[in-house]
Amino acid sequence: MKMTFRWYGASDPVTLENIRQIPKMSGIVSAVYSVPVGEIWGEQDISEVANQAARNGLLFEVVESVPVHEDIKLGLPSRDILIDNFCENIRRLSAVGVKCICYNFMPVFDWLRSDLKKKLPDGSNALSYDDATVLSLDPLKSELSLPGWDESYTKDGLTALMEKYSSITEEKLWENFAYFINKIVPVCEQCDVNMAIHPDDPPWGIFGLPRIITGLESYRKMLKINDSTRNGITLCFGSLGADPQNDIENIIKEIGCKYIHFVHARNIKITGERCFEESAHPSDCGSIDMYALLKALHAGGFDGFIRPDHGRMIWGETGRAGYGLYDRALGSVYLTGLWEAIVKGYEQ
Ligand SMILES: [Mn+2]
Repeated sequence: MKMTFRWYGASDPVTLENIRQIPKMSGIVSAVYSVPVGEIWGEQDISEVANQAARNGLLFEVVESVPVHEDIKLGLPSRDILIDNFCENIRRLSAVGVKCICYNFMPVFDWLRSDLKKKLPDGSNALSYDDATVLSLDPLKSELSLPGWDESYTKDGLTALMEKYSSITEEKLWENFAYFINKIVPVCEQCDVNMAIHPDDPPWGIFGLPRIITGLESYRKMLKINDSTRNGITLCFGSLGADPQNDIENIIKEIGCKYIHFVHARNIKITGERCFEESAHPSDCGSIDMYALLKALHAGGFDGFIRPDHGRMIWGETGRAGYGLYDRALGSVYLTGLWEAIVKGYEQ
């Protein structure tokens, strides 16, 4: 298991100097953020991320994310050139030592929360989700915007895009996923890069848009389309765990660690039906048994990348919601400790 930490580049208030001081930190999870979705990333921009990491004793082996253009998800004729661009990004990332690319296939909206600063009883704050609040909003009319929304859409642009999705059923989205992944996998084979799809967050349909990566059945379907280990997953405890029907331990056993390239370890506390708040990482702080999940990963021979996922804002820290330094660093050390105990317990 290699411990990693997400870093948003030069604008991130959390510095690489901060990250390297977290015990047992192997590398960063980052991306080139300056290039519009669908375009080819500059070789210099990519090298710069790797060089900055290296100067701080950190590896750059995981990218999160190379975003998938909406035209690919929609299956429009323009997808072929966009997929070619995606393949070129895989080649360029591989050239600097990237081994794993996290991505998602969620239409229009990325992760969604109803509150970025839900006050917790201990005075910290965290991201939270309340289904009723989210559903009460009309994304086309509301002046409000939710975290995870791409602010670059104009109202008209968003209306046009939502309109295009009106004919996209789940089945059609699966077909478009299959078209995409079947073109990507051969390039991954050549480049020794693993694709790791992130589950939809939350794992259910929003605003009438289809969402397809929601649990075990999705993974079965995905591997039926292409069973190359390059067609793997990012196992995100918090995203999958938002649906209590998801038995994550069983998912690990069923699909096997050879398909799990990246783990987002995060705890959430389920506070109602389709309601949750993000909690501190230890098992007792939320609804997810972190020990059981790490144990299942160890038993399955997991040797991929892991990162603490979102953290709370504690000790007065301000910054990017969910991505402060302190609570994620605590999470990282907790996960490292759990892993050491599991490994040593197993060896005895
Ligand atoms: Mn995640």
